[in-house]
Amino acid sequence: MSYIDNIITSIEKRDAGQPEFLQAAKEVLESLRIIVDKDSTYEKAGLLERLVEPERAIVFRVPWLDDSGKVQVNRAFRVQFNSAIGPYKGGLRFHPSVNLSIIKFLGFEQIFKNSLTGLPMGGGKGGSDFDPKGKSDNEVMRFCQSFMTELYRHIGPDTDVPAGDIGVGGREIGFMYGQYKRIVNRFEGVLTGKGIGWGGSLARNEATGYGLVYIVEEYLNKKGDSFKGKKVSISGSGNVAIFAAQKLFSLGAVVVTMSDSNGYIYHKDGINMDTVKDIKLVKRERLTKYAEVHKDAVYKDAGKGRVWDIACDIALPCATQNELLIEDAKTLTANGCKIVAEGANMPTTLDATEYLISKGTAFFPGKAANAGGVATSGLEMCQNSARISWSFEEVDAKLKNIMIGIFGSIDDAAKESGKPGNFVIGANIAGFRKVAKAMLDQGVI
Ligand code: NDP
Ligand code: 2IT
Repeated sequence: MSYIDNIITSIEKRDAGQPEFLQAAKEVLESLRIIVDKDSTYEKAGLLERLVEPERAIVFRVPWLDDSGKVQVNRAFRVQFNSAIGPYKGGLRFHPSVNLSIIKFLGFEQIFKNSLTGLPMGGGKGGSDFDPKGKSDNEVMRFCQSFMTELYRHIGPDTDVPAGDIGVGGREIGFMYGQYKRIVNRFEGVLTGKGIGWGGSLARNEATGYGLVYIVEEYLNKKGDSFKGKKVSISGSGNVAIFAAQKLFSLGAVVVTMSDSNGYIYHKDGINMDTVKDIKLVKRERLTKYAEVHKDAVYKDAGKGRVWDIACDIALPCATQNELLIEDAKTLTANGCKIVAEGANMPTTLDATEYLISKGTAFFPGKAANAGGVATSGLEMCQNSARISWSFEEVDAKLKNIMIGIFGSIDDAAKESGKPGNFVIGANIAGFRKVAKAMLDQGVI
């Protein structure tokens, strides 16, 4: 059996109850065959055994009082996966589905994503099975304070710098930062995605969605094409989806769908972003409201249709893992979709990814396509260390350069590997190389 096969067999056994982690790890390991099979250095150094095992995984209890005075208890995690190239860096997810498998898959992906940004950041991820939906601001605050009362001892501006993810936005980061500062008595860059008046970076809020659009734009430009007149289908209606859609409209594309966990909207002439922002960011309501405001839009319940049924030129899954299945891939291809770029982390299943690539779809994996968020978090860390703040235009220009750089790295790595246009292999190999070199340089740690 080859070295890679041995590693796959061992994680299948050891992490048998962690399907999302196995899915993410296998995808990366399969891509690495091209370089690992012909160089015994990695096996001699036990590099892959170390790569698939987190440096540290913390599981903790978060007790808090709800508005009726009842004690609630949630489970929380911080997986500090790999610090070979910098302090652990990655978001926090608050969603009822959160478990160790999901946090490990996200932390594992983050290692390669952060490496691709070119900035010195290791990989980590955390979160809790707490559901912010339907909770009052005070309940969210009490939860965040309790969460940070344990987490603070494991993080720091040079150790581990968390940020947002699903269910964690500006409000939650604010509550957590306040509690951290109160405990350690230091005003420091321990979290990113902070408010603009207290250490946050301009354009961090927009960064993941904008970055997603910039990498696809670079691909289109290289082919002498542009977004003008392109029909784009987006899933999700959170941070990533909203700012991707906003940037797309500014470049002349027409976004025709958005979704949440209850269903999707289809607005033939283009989604009205002011309405979506008001519903999702201000009122924190469900997307069904959109069709009440815009009578010519169609709303479909999640059980009655898939957002990917709508014909489009470009599909951007921006909600959650495993939301684009093989049947969806077939529908998209049959309807003429030529580009799929992942705003979410691992939204496309392995078989759907393989199908799309086999049909010649330009497929951009999340670790490259959504790296603009963490890249701008890296820029927030730079500004915090230097105690300065850059203008929106400065940060946006740096973000765009980073995304163009990522396109170049994954495109080159795909070509060098004899798989031109396969950006999954390109991203995995380009992300891995730098981390592997750092791990080899630093000895058996
Ligand atoms: P938000 O919480 O702002 O929005 C999440 C969106 O996805 C909501 O519309 C939500 O619908 C939907 N969604 C979440 N879970 C599910 C589910 N199980 N089924 C169907 N829909 C679901 O999160 P973000 O926009 O920040 O994150 C979206 C994705 O992008 C995630 O995969 C995240 O890991 C990834 N990402 C985020 C980055 C960031 O900077 N924020 C950076 C890089 C990647 P509902 O409101 O009904 O729950
Ligand atoms: O998945 C991701 O890259 C994020 N949720 C952003 C992480 C960060 O540290 O900004």
